[in-house]
Amino acid sequence: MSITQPWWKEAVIYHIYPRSFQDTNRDGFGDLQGIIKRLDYIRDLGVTAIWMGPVFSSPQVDNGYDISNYREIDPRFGGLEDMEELIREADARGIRVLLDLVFNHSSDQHRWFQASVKEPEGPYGDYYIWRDPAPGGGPPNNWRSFFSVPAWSWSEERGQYYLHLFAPQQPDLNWENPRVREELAEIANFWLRRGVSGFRMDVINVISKKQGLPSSVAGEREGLYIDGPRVLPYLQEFRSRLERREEIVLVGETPGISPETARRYTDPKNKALDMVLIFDHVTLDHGPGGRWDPKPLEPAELKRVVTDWQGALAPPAWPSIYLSNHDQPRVVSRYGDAGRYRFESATALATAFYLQRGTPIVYQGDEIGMANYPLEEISQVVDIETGNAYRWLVEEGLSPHQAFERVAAGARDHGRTPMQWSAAENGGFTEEGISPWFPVNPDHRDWNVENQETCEPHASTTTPGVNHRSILCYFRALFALRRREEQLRSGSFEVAGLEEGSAVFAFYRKSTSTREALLVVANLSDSPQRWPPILPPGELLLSNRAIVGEAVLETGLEPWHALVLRLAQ
Ligand code: ISL
Ligand code: CA
Repeated sequence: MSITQPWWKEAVIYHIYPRSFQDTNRDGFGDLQGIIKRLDYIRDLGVTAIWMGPVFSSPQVDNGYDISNYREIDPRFGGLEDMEELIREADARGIRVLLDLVFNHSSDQHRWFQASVKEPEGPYGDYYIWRDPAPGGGPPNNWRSFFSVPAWSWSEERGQYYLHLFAPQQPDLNWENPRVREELAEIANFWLRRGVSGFRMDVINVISKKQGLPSSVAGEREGLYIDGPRVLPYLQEFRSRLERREEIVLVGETPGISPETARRYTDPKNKALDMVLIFDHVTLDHGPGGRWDPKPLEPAELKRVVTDWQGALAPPAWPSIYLSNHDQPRVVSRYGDAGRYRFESATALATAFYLQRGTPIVYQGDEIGMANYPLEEISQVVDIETGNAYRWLVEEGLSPHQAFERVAAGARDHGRTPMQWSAAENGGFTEEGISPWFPVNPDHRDWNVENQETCEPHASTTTPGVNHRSILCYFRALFALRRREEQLRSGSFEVAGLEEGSAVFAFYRKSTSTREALLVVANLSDSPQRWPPILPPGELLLSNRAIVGEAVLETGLEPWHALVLRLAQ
Protein backbone atom coordinates (compact mmCIF):
# COMPACT_ATOMS: atom_id res chain seq x y z
CA MET A 1 0.00 0.00 0.00
CA SER A 2 1.76 3.17 -1.03
CA ILE A 3 1.33 6.27 1.04
CA THR A 4 -0.16 9.17 -0.94
CA GLN A 5 2.02 12.24 -0.56
CA PRO A 6 2.47 15.45 -2.57
CA TRP A 7 4.19 15.09 -5.95
CA TRP A 8 7.27 16.98 -4.77
CA LYS A 9 7.94 14.36 -2.08
CA GLU A 10 7.86 11.60 -4.73
CA ALA A 11 9.95 13.67 -7.15
CA VAL A 12 13.60 13.57 -8.20
CA ILE A 13 14.59 17.13 -9.15
CA TYR A 14 17.31 17.88 -11.74
CA HIS A 15 19.02 21.23 -11.24
CA ILE A 16 19.96 22.81 -14.57
CA TYR A 17 22.40 25.72 -14.93
CA PRO A 18 21.02 26.91 -18.29
CA ARG A 19 24.06 28.89 -19.50
CA SER A 20 26.17 25.69 -19.26
CA PHE A 21 23.71 22.98 -20.27
CA GLN A 22 23.34 22.93 -24.08
CA ASP A 23 23.93 25.60 -26.74
CA THR A 24 21.87 25.26 -29.95
CA ASN A 25 22.50 28.56 -31.74
CA ARG A 26 26.32 28.57 -31.85
CA ASP A 27 26.90 31.48 -29.44
CA GLY A 28 28.74 29.38 -26.84
CA PHE A 29 25.98 30.01 -24.30
CA GLY A 30 23.38 27.46 -23.18
CA ASP A 31 19.75 28.17 -24.12
CA LEU A 32 16.16 26.97 -23.62
CA GLN A 33 16.06 25.12 -26.98
CA GLY A 34 19.10 23.22 -25.66
CA ILE A 35 17.14 22.07 -22.62
CA ILE A 36 14.21 21.05 -24.85
CA LYS A 37 16.64 19.05 -27.00
CA ARG A 38 17.84 17.13 -23.92
CA LEU A 39 14.47 16.40 -22.26
CA ASP A 40 14.54 12.70 -23.26
CA TYR A 41 17.95 12.37 -21.58
CA ILE A 42 16.57 14.07 -18.45
CA ARG A 43 13.48 11.80 -18.42
CA ASP A 44 15.64 8.67 -18.87
CA LEU A 45 17.65 9.66 -15.79
CA GLY A 46 14.45 9.12 -13.81
CA VAL A 47 13.89 12.82 -13.10
CA THR A 48 10.35 14.14 -12.64
CA ALA A 49 11.05 17.86 -12.18
CA ILE A 50 13.66 20.35 -13.31
CA TRP A 51 14.77 23.48 -11.44
CA MET A 52 16.36 25.94 -13.87
CA GLY A 53 18.68 28.72 -12.74
CA PRO A 54 17.39 32.21 -13.65
CA VAL A 55 16.79 32.81 -17.38
CA PHE A 56 15.12 36.23 -17.02
CA SER A 57 16.50 39.44 -18.57
CA SER A 58 19.78 40.24 -16.83
CA PRO A 59 23.07 42.08 -17.42
CA GLN A 60 24.65 38.80 -16.13
CA VAL A 61 26.86 40.51 -13.53
CA ASP A 62 26.09 37.55 -11.24
CA ASN A 63 25.22 35.08 -14.03
CA GLY A 64 21.52 35.94 -14.07
CA TYR A 65 20.98 36.44 -10.32
CA ASP A 66 20.73 40.16 -11.13
CA ILE A 67 17.39 40.46 -12.87
CA SER A 68 16.36 43.52 -14.90
CA ASN A 69 12.94 42.22 -16.01
CA TYR A 70 11.18 39.33 -14.23
CA ARG A 71 8.60 38.80 -16.99
CA GLU A 72 11.03 38.58 -19.91
CA ILE A 73 13.37 35.77 -20.93
CA ASP A 74 16.90 37.02 -21.51
CA PRO A 75 17.55 36.91 -25.29
CA ARG A 76 20.70 34.84 -24.61
CA PHE A 77 18.39 31.98 -23.54
CA GLY A 78 15.57 32.57 -26.04
CA GLY A 79 12.12 34.09 -25.70
CA LEU A 80 8.79 33.59 -23.91
CA GLU A 81 7.66 31.21 -26.66
CA ASP A 82 10.71 29.00 -26.00
CA MET A 83 9.84 28.87 -22.30
CA GLU A 84 6.23 27.96 -23.12
CA GLU A 85 7.46 25.22 -25.51
CA LEU A 86 9.83 23.93 -22.80
CA ILE A 87 7.02 23.73 -20.23
CA ARG A 88 4.80 21.90 -22.78
CA GLU A 89 7.53 19.45 -23.89
CA ALA A 90 8.56 18.75 -20.30
CA ASP A 91 4.94 18.14 -19.29
CA ALA A 92 4.57 15.69 -22.20
CA ARG A 93 7.37 13.67 -20.55
CA GLY A 94 5.97 13.85 -17.04
CA ILE A 95 8.50 16.48 -16.02
CA ARG A 96 7.46 19.56 -14.03
CA VAL A 97 9.31 22.88 -14.35
CA LEU A 98 10.46 25.01 -11.38
CA LEU A 99 11.86 28.49 -11.94
CA ASP A 100 14.44 30.32 -9.81
CA LEU A 101 12.94 33.51 -8.32
CA VAL A 102 15.53 36.04 -7.17
CA PHE A 103 13.36 38.26 -4.98
CA ASN A 104 15.78 39.56 -2.33
CA HIS A 105 17.31 41.90 -4.88
CA SER A 106 16.97 42.98 -8.49
CA SER A 107 19.56 44.22 -10.97
CA ASP A 108 20.50 47.92 -10.72
CA GLN A 109 19.36 48.03 -14.38
CA HIS A 110 15.79 47.14 -13.40
CA ARG A 111 13.43 50.06 -14.26
CA TRP A 112 12.31 50.10 -10.62
CA PHE A 113 15.84 50.90 -9.44
CA GLN A 114 16.47 53.41 -12.19
CA ALA A 115 13.26 55.23 -11.13
CA SER A 116 14.15 54.90 -7.45
CA VAL A 117 17.44 56.72 -8.05
CA LYS A 118 15.90 59.48 -10.19
CA GLU A 119 12.69 60.11 -8.23
CA PRO A 120 13.15 59.56 -4.49
CA GLU A 121 9.62 60.90 -3.92
CA GLY A 122 8.19 58.95 -6.87
CA PRO A 123 6.22 55.65 -6.74
CA TYR A 124 9.46 53.59 -6.75
CA GLY A 125 11.44 55.78 -4.34
CA ASP A 126 10.86 53.30 -1.51
CA TYR A 127 11.27 50.04 -3.49
CA TYR A 128 14.86 49.70 -2.28
CA ILE A 129 16.71 50.31 1.00
CA TRP A 130 18.09 53.87 0.94
CA ARG A 131 19.74 55.62 3.89
CA ASP A 132 21.58 58.90 4.57
CA PRO A 133 25.25 58.69 5.55
CA ALA A 134 26.02 57.88 9.19
CA PRO A 135 26.30 60.98 11.44
CA GLY A 136 30.08 61.03 11.06
CA GLY A 137 29.76 60.36 7.30
CA GLY A 138 30.22 57.04 5.51
CA PRO A 139 27.89 54.01 5.22
CA PRO A 140 24.86 53.80 7.56
CA ASN A 141 26.22 50.65 9.31
CA ASN A 142 29.07 48.14 9.21
CA TRP A 143 27.34 45.35 7.27
CA ARG A 144 29.45 43.50 4.72
CA SER A 145 28.03 41.78 1.65
CA PHE A 146 28.30 38.03 0.95
CA PHE A 147 30.63 39.07 -1.87
CA SER A 148 33.51 40.45 0.25
CA VAL A 149 32.64 44.14 -0.30
CA PRO A 150 30.78 46.64 1.95
CA ALA A 151 27.00 46.12 1.78
CA TRP A 152 26.33 49.82 0.99
CA SER A 153 27.05 51.84 -2.16
CA TRP A 154 26.72 55.60 -2.59
CA SER A 155 24.44 57.03 -5.31
CA GLU A 156 25.73 60.48 -6.29
CA GLU A 157 22.51 61.11 -8.22
CA ARG A 158 20.22 60.38 -5.29
CA GLY A 159 22.66 61.56 -2.61
CA GLN A 160 22.09 58.48 -0.43
CA TYR A 161 23.51 55.01 0.20
CA TYR A 162 21.61 51.88 -0.92
CA LEU A 163 21.90 48.39 0.58
CA HIS A 164 23.11 45.36 -1.41
CA LEU A 165 23.87 42.13 0.46
CA PHE A 166 25.52 40.86 -2.71
CA ALA A 167 27.07 42.91 -5.54
CA PRO A 168 26.52 46.69 -5.88
CA GLN A 169 24.68 45.78 -9.10
CA GLN A 170 22.18 43.78 -6.98
CA PRO A 171 20.30 46.36 -4.83
CA ASP A 172 18.16 44.75 -2.11
CA LEU A 173 14.42 45.17 -2.62
CA ASN A 174 12.56 46.74 0.30
CA TRP A 175 10.20 44.00 1.50
CA GLU A 176 8.89 46.40 4.17
CA ASN A 177 7.06 48.14 1.29
CA PRO A 178 3.68 46.42 0.73
CA ARG A 179 3.71 47.43 -2.95
CA VAL A 180 7.00 45.57 -3.46
CA ARG A 181 5.47 42.45 -1.91
CA GLU A 182 2.39 42.78 -4.16
CA GLU A 183 4.54 43.20 -7.30
CA LEU A 184 6.61 40.11 -6.47
CA ALA A 185 3.55 37.92 -5.86
CA GLU A 186 2.15 39.10 -9.20
CA ILE A 187 5.38 38.09 -10.96
CA ALA A 188 5.11 34.61 -9.47
CA ASN A 189 1.48 34.39 -10.68
CA PHE A 190 2.56 35.48 -14.17
CA TRP A 191 4.70 32.31 -14.35
CA LEU A 192 2.18 30.10 -12.53
CA ARG A 193 -0.38 31.01 -15.20
CA ARG A 194 2.12 29.72 -17.77
CA GLY A 195 2.21 26.30 -16.15
CA VAL A 196 5.28 26.19 -13.93
CA SER A 197 4.94 23.94 -10.88
CA GLY A 198 6.77 26.04 -8.34
CA PHE A 199 9.89 27.98 -7.49
CA ARG A 200 13.31 27.81 -5.92
CA MET A 201 13.52 31.10 -4.00
CA ASP A 202 16.97 32.64 -3.92
CA VAL A 203 18.40 33.59 -0.46
CA ILE A 204 14.82 33.99 0.71
CA ASN A 205 15.80 34.10 4.40
CA VAL A 206 17.55 37.49 4.08
CA ILE A 207 14.51 39.47 2.86
CA SER A 208 13.70 40.84 6.33
CA LYS A 209 16.21 43.22 7.90
CA LYS A 210 16.13 44.22 11.58
CA GLN A 211 14.34 47.54 12.11
CA GLY A 212 16.78 50.44 12.34
CA LEU A 213 19.42 48.41 10.48
CA PRO A 214 21.76 48.34 13.52
CA SER A 215 25.45 47.61 12.97
CA SER A 216 26.72 44.12 13.64
CA VAL A 217 28.43 44.01 17.04
CA ALA A 218 30.64 40.92 16.66
CA GLY A 219 30.32 40.13 12.96
CA GLU A 220 27.01 38.34 13.51
CA ARG A 221 24.43 38.36 10.68
CA GLU A 222 21.71 36.19 12.20
CA GLY A 223 18.73 38.30 13.26
CA LEU A 224 20.16 41.37 11.52
CA TYR A 225 19.58 40.14 7.98
CA ILE A 226 19.82 36.35 8.12
CA ASP A 227 16.47 34.95 9.34
CA GLY A 228 15.37 38.46 10.32
CA PRO A 229 12.13 39.12 12.21
CA ARG A 230 9.59 39.13 9.35
CA VAL A 231 10.77 36.40 6.98
CA LEU A 232 7.96 34.05 8.00
CA PRO A 233 5.07 36.54 7.79
CA TYR A 234 6.36 37.80 4.43
CA LEU A 235 6.48 34.21 3.13
CA GLN A 236 2.99 33.45 4.47
CA GLU A 237 1.56 36.53 2.80
CA PHE A 238 3.43 35.71 -0.44
CA ARG A 239 2.06 32.18 -0.56
CA SER A 240 -1.48 33.32 0.28
CA ARG A 241 -1.41 35.44 -2.90
CA LEU A 242 -0.33 32.62 -5.22
CA GLU A 243 -2.69 30.97 -7.66
CA ARG A 244 -2.65 27.13 -7.63
CA ARG A 245 -0.97 27.43 -4.22
CA GLU A 246 -2.09 23.95 -3.13
CA GLU A 247 -0.47 22.17 -6.07
CA ILE A 248 2.90 23.93 -6.34
CA VAL A 249 6.16 23.66 -4.40
CA LEU A 250 8.18 26.49 -2.84
CA VAL A 251 11.82 25.63 -2.08
CA GLY A 252 13.65 28.33 -0.16
CA GLU A 253 17.42 28.74 -0.42
CA THR A 254 18.36 29.61 3.15
CA PRO A 255 22.10 30.18 3.80
CA GLY A 256 22.98 29.95 7.49
CA ILE A 257 19.58 28.63 8.57
CA SER A 258 19.21 26.76 11.88
CA PRO A 259 17.19 23.51 12.28
CA GLU A 260 14.46 25.13 14.33
CA THR A 261 14.07 27.98 11.82
CA ALA A 262 14.00 25.46 8.97
CA ARG A 263 11.19 23.59 10.75
CA ARG A 264 9.29 26.83 11.29
CA TYR A 265 9.53 27.96 7.63
CA THR A 266 8.47 24.54 6.28
CA ASP A 267 5.87 23.50 8.89
CA PRO A 268 2.77 22.71 6.75
CA LYS A 269 0.63 24.52 9.36
CA ASN A 270 2.52 27.76 8.60
CA LYS A 271 1.73 27.66 4.85
CA ALA A 272 5.06 29.29 3.93
CA LEU A 273 7.75 27.12 2.30
CA ASP A 274 7.61 23.39 1.55
CA MET A 275 11.36 22.71 1.67
CA VAL A 276 14.58 24.59 2.36
CA LEU A 277 18.08 24.19 0.91
CA ILE A 278 20.36 23.89 3.94
CA PHE A 279 24.08 24.65 4.05
CA ASP A 280 25.67 22.83 7.02
CA HIS A 281 27.01 20.01 4.84
CA VAL A 282 28.55 22.41 2.29
CA THR A 283 30.39 24.49 4.89
CA LEU A 284 32.24 21.60 6.60
CA ASP A 285 35.43 22.41 4.69
CA HIS A 286 35.20 26.11 5.60
CA GLY A 287 37.93 27.06 8.07
CA PRO A 288 37.68 29.81 10.74
CA GLY A 289 37.70 32.47 8.00
CA GLY A 290 34.76 30.87 6.21
CA ARG A 291 34.48 29.75 2.61
CA TRP A 292 37.73 31.35 1.49
CA ASP A 293 39.72 29.85 4.34
CA PRO A 294 39.32 26.16 3.43
CA LYS A 295 40.14 23.15 5.64
CA PRO A 296 40.06 19.39 4.97
CA LEU A 297 36.70 17.65 5.21
CA GLU A 298 36.15 14.58 7.48
CA PRO A 299 33.66 11.92 6.29
CA ALA A 300 32.55 11.36 9.89
CA GLU A 301 31.63 15.07 10.11
CA LEU A 302 29.60 14.73 6.92
CA LYS A 303 27.71 11.79 8.45
CA ARG A 304 27.04 13.68 11.68
CA VAL A 305 25.71 16.81 9.97
CA VAL A 306 23.50 14.83 7.63
CA THR A 307 22.16 12.67 10.47
CA ASP A 308 21.48 15.73 12.61
CA TRP A 309 19.49 17.34 9.82
CA GLN A 310 17.53 14.16 9.07
CA GLY A 311 16.54 14.28 12.74
CA ALA A 312 15.79 18.00 12.66
CA LEU A 313 13.57 17.61 9.59
CA ALA A 314 11.78 14.43 10.71
CA PRO A 315 8.00 14.43 10.08
CA PRO A 316 6.09 16.72 9.62
CA ALA A 317 9.09 18.47 8.01
CA TRP A 318 10.56 17.21 4.74
CA PRO A 319 14.24 17.53 3.75
CA SER A 320 15.66 18.41 0.35
CA ILE A 321 18.90 16.56 -0.44
CA TYR A 322 21.64 18.02 -2.60
CA LEU A 323 25.35 17.34 -3.01
CA SER A 324 26.43 20.27 -5.19
CA ASN A 325 25.13 23.14 -7.27
CA HIS A 326 26.30 26.18 -9.26
CA ASP A 327 27.68 27.80 -6.09
CA GLN A 328 29.67 24.81 -4.86
CA PRO A 329 32.68 22.77 -6.01
CA ARG A 330 31.87 19.44 -7.71
CA VAL A 331 30.90 16.77 -5.19
CA VAL A 332 33.25 14.06 -6.54
CA SER A 333 36.22 16.44 -6.13
CA ARG A 334 35.11 17.86 -2.79
CA TYR A 335 33.84 14.78 -0.87
CA GLY A 336 34.93 11.90 -3.13
CA ASP A 337 37.92 10.94 -5.24
CA ALA A 338 37.99 12.31 -8.80
CA GLY A 339 41.07 10.18 -9.54
CA ARG A 340 41.34 6.49 -8.86
CA TYR A 341 37.90 5.99 -7.35
CA ARG A 342 35.80 8.44 -9.37
CA PHE A 343 33.11 5.89 -10.32
CA GLU A 344 33.02 4.30 -6.85
CA SER A 345 33.04 7.55 -4.85
CA ALA A 346 30.50 9.37 -7.05
CA THR A 347 28.10 6.42 -6.80
CA ALA A 348 28.73 5.82 -3.08
CA LEU A 349 27.96 9.47 -2.26
CA ALA A 350 24.83 9.37 -4.43
CA THR A 351 23.67 6.21 -2.61
CA ALA A 352 24.43 7.63 0.84
CA PHE A 353 22.61 10.88 0.12
CA TYR A 354 19.82 10.41 -2.40
CA LEU A 355 18.32 7.37 -0.60
CA GLN A 356 17.85 9.33 2.61
CA ARG A 357 14.38 10.64 3.52
CA GLY A 358 13.62 13.68 1.41
CA THR A 359 13.58 14.97 -2.16
CA PRO A 360 16.83 14.42 -4.10
CA ILE A 361 18.08 17.38 -6.15
CA VAL A 362 20.73 16.25 -8.68
CA TYR A 363 22.96 18.95 -10.10
CA GLN A 364 23.65 18.70 -13.83
CA GLY A 365 26.84 16.75 -14.51
CA ASP A 366 27.07 15.00 -11.13
CA GLU A 367 25.30 12.03 -12.77
CA ILE A 368 28.32 11.51 -15.07
CA GLY A 369 31.00 12.33 -12.47
CA MET A 370 31.92 15.83 -13.63
CA ALA A 371 34.76 17.19 -11.48
CA ASN A 372 36.39 20.53 -10.56
CA TYR A 373 38.02 22.50 -13.34
CA PRO A 374 41.88 22.57 -13.28
CA LEU A 375 42.20 26.27 -12.40
CA GLU A 376 45.79 27.50 -12.59
CA GLU A 377 45.46 31.27 -12.27
CA ILE A 378 42.94 33.88 -11.15
CA SER A 379 42.49 35.19 -14.71
CA GLN A 380 40.54 31.98 -15.48
CA VAL A 381 37.95 32.79 -12.79
CA VAL A 382 34.75 34.38 -14.14
CA ASP A 383 32.59 34.25 -10.98
CA ILE A 384 32.06 37.60 -9.24
CA GLU A 385 32.00 36.11 -5.71
CA THR A 386 35.27 34.23 -6.20
CA GLY A 387 36.97 37.19 -7.91
CA ASN A 388 35.86 39.59 -5.15
CA ALA A 389 37.17 37.17 -2.49
CA TYR A 390 40.55 37.03 -4.24
CA ARG A 391 40.80 40.83 -4.42
CA TRP A 392 39.74 41.16 -0.76
CA LEU A 393 42.39 38.62 0.34
CA VAL A 394 45.09 40.56 -1.55
CA GLU A 395 43.86 43.80 0.07
CA GLU A 396 44.13 41.99 3.42
CA GLY A 397 47.81 41.43 2.71
CA LEU A 398 48.04 37.95 1.14
CA SER A 399 50.31 37.59 -1.89
CA PRO A 400 48.48 37.00 -5.20
CA HIS A 401 49.69 33.39 -5.12
CA GLN A 402 48.45 32.83 -1.54
CA ALA A 403 45.11 34.50 -2.35
CA PHE A 404 44.67 32.31 -5.43
CA GLU A 405 45.48 29.18 -3.39
CA ARG A 406 42.75 30.18 -0.92
CA VAL A 407 40.02 30.65 -3.54
CA ALA A 408 40.97 27.96 -6.09
CA ALA A 409 39.38 24.97 -4.28
CA GLY A 410 36.08 26.69 -3.52
CA ALA A 411 35.70 28.75 -6.71
CA ARG A 412 32.09 28.75 -7.92
CA ASP A 413 33.40 28.28 -11.48
CA HIS A 414 33.99 24.56 -10.74
CA GLY A 415 30.28 23.88 -10.83
CA ARG A 416 29.63 26.08 -13.86
CA THR A 417 31.71 24.41 -16.59
CA PRO A 418 29.77 23.29 -19.66
CA MET A 419 27.91 19.96 -19.53
CA GLN A 420 30.01 17.16 -21.01
CA TRP A 421 27.82 15.37 -23.59
CA SER A 422 30.63 13.76 -25.60
CA ALA A 423 34.39 13.56 -26.11
CA ALA A 424 34.20 16.11 -28.97
CA GLU A 425 36.18 19.38 -28.84
CA ASN A 426 33.59 21.30 -26.78
CA GLY A 427 32.11 18.24 -25.13
CA GLY A 428 29.06 18.46 -27.38
CA PHE A 429 27.97 21.55 -25.37
CA THR A 430 28.48 23.75 -28.40
CA GLU A 431 29.76 23.15 -31.91
CA GLU A 432 33.45 22.62 -32.56
CA GLY A 433 35.16 25.87 -33.48
CA ILE A 434 32.82 27.91 -31.24
CA SER A 435 34.27 29.34 -28.00
CA PRO A 436 32.02 28.38 -25.07
CA TRP A 437 31.48 31.11 -22.45
CA PHE A 438 33.67 29.00 -20.11
CA PRO A 439 36.11 26.31 -21.29
CA VAL A 440 34.92 22.70 -21.13
CA ASN A 441 36.79 20.62 -18.53
CA PRO A 442 39.59 18.75 -20.37
CA ASP A 443 38.50 15.53 -18.60
CA HIS A 444 35.36 15.49 -20.81
CA ARG A 445 37.21 13.12 -23.10
CA ASP A 446 36.94 10.43 -20.41
CA TRP A 447 33.84 11.57 -18.52
CA ASN A 448 30.86 12.35 -20.73
CA VAL A 449 27.28 11.23 -21.36
CA GLU A 450 28.03 9.45 -24.63
CA ASN A 451 30.51 6.94 -23.18
CA GLN A 452 28.27 6.16 -20.21
CA GLU A 453 24.93 5.71 -21.95
CA THR A 454 25.07 1.95 -22.55
CA CYS A 455 23.70 0.24 -19.50
CA GLU A 456 23.82 -3.52 -20.00
CA PRO A 457 24.59 -5.12 -16.62
CA HIS A 458 28.33 -5.81 -16.38
CA ALA A 459 29.17 -9.47 -17.07
CA SER A 460 31.07 -9.89 -13.80
CA THR A 461 28.35 -8.73 -11.50
CA THR A 462 25.14 -10.22 -10.27
CA THR A 463 24.12 -6.71 -9.23
CA PRO A 464 21.16 -5.20 -11.00
CA GLY A 465 21.75 -2.27 -13.30
CA VAL A 466 25.41 -1.67 -12.59
CA ASN A 467 27.61 -1.23 -15.63
CA HIS A 468 31.09 -0.35 -14.43
CA ARG A 469 32.56 3.08 -15.17
CA SER A 470 29.09 4.37 -15.96
CA ILE A 471 28.01 6.67 -13.16
CA LEU A 472 25.03 7.55 -15.35
CA CYS A 473 23.81 3.94 -15.39
CA TYR A 474 24.17 3.72 -11.64
CA PHE A 475 22.18 6.96 -11.10
CA ARG A 476 19.44 5.57 -13.37
CA ALA A 477 19.38 2.33 -11.36
CA LEU A 478 19.39 4.30 -8.08
CA PHE A 479 16.39 6.46 -9.02
CA ALA A 480 14.59 3.44 -10.48
CA LEU A 481 15.07 1.73 -7.11
CA ARG A 482 13.73 4.80 -5.30
CA ARG A 483 10.69 4.76 -7.60
CA ARG A 484 10.10 1.01 -6.97
CA GLU A 485 10.64 0.92 -3.21
CA GLU A 486 8.02 2.81 -1.22
CA GLN A 487 10.29 2.91 1.87
CA LEU A 488 12.74 5.09 -0.08
CA ARG A 489 10.05 7.65 -0.88
CA SER A 490 8.01 7.75 2.30
CA GLY A 491 9.69 5.50 4.87
CA SER A 492 11.43 6.54 8.08
CA PHE A 493 15.16 7.26 8.38
CA GLU A 494 17.08 5.52 11.16
CA VAL A 495 20.83 5.61 11.46
CA ALA A 496 22.46 2.18 11.79
CA GLY A 497 25.70 1.85 13.72
CA LEU A 498 26.99 5.38 13.67
CA GLU A 499 30.30 4.71 15.37
CA GLU A 500 32.05 8.02 15.81
CA GLY A 501 34.95 8.27 13.40
CA SER A 502 33.86 5.36 11.22
CA ALA A 503 33.83 6.19 7.51
CA VAL A 504 30.89 3.85 7.02
CA PHE A 505 27.54 5.55 6.74
CA ALA A 506 24.56 3.24 7.13
CA PHE A 507 20.88 3.78 7.70
CA TYR A 508 17.56 1.96 7.59
CA ARG A 509 14.56 3.07 5.58
CA LYS A 510 11.49 1.44 7.12
CA SER A 511 8.03 1.36 5.68
CA THR A 512 5.48 3.16 7.78
CA SER A 513 2.80 0.65 6.75
CA THR A 514 4.55 -2.75 6.57
CA ARG A 515 7.50 -4.02 8.62
CA GLU A 516 9.72 -4.07 5.56
CA ALA A 517 13.14 -2.49 6.01
CA LEU A 518 15.91 -1.58 3.61
CA LEU A 519 19.49 -1.09 4.76
CA VAL A 520 21.68 1.42 2.91
CA VAL A 521 25.43 1.13 3.55
CA ALA A 522 28.25 3.25 2.11
CA ASN A 523 31.96 3.28 2.84
CA LEU A 524 32.79 6.99 2.41
CA SER A 525 36.55 6.43 2.31
CA ASP A 526 39.31 4.99 0.17
CA SER A 527 40.23 2.33 2.71
CA PRO A 528 38.48 -1.01 3.33
CA GLN A 529 36.07 -0.88 6.30
CA ARG A 530 34.57 -3.62 8.41
CA TRP A 531 31.00 -2.76 9.28
CA PRO A 532 29.75 -4.85 10.95
CA PRO A 533 31.81 -8.05 10.87
CA ILE A 534 29.13 -9.44 8.61
CA LEU A 535 26.15 -7.76 7.06
CA PRO A 536 22.74 -9.13 8.00
CA PRO A 537 21.11 -11.56 5.56
CA GLY A 538 19.02 -9.92 2.91
CA GLU A 539 18.33 -9.48 -0.76
CA LEU A 540 20.89 -7.34 -2.58
CA LEU A 541 19.00 -4.60 -4.46
CA LEU A 542 21.89 -2.43 -5.64
CA SER A 543 25.65 -2.20 -5.30
CA ASN A 544 28.34 -0.09 -6.95
CA ARG A 545 30.79 -2.96 -6.94
CA ALA A 546 30.61 -6.32 -8.66
CA ILE A 547 29.38 -8.81 -6.13
CA VAL A 548 30.19 -12.39 -6.96
CA GLY A 549 28.28 -14.57 -4.57
CA GLU A 550 28.22 -13.35 -0.98
CA ALA A 551 32.02 -13.32 -0.54
CA VAL A 552 32.52 -9.57 -0.31
CA LEU A 553 29.83 -9.22 2.33
CA GLU A 554 31.85 -11.35 4.74
CA THR A 555 35.12 -9.50 4.39
CA GLY A 556 33.73 -6.02 4.92
CA LEU A 557 33.47 -3.09 2.55
CA GLU A 558 35.89 -2.18 -0.21
CA PRO A 559 36.92 1.47 -0.67
CA TRP A 560 33.86 3.57 -1.59
CA HIS A 561 31.64 0.45 -1.66
CA ALA A 562 27.92 1.18 -1.38
CA LEU A 563 24.99 -1.21 -1.40
CA VAL A 564 21.31 -1.51 -0.60
CA LEU A 565 19.84 -4.63 1.06
CA ARG A 566 16.23 -5.61 1.61
CA LEU A 567 16.43 -7.15 5.07
CA ALA A 568 14.86 -10.52 5.68
CA GLN A 569 11.77 -10.09 7.86
O1 ISL B 1 27.30 29.67 -0.92
C1 ISL B 1 27.40 30.88 -0.74
C2 ISL B 1 27.68 31.46 0.60
O2 ISL B 1 29.09 31.57 0.66
C3 ISL B 1 27.38 31.82 -1.85
O3 ISL B 1 28.12 31.23 -2.93
C4 ISL B 1 26.00 32.13 -2.43
O4 ISL B 1 26.04 33.48 -2.78
C5 ISL B 1 24.83 31.99 -1.49
O5 ISL B 1 24.67 30.64 -1.27
C6 ISL B 1 23.56 32.57 -2.12
O6 ISL B 1 23.41 32.01 -3.41
C7 ISL B 1 22.34 32.51 -4.23
O7 ISL B 1 22.29 33.94 -4.25
C8 ISL B 1 23.39 34.64 -4.84
C9 ISL B 1 23.85 34.04 -6.18
O8 ISL B 1 25.15 34.56 -6.49
C10 ISL B 1 23.96 32.53 -6.08
O9 ISL B 1 24.34 31.97 -7.34
C11 ISL B 1 22.60 31.99 -5.64
O10 ISL B 1 22.59 30.56 -5.63
C12 ISL B 1 22.91 36.07 -5.05
O11 ISL B 1 21.72 36.03 -5.82
CA1 CA C 1 23.01 29.57 -27.23
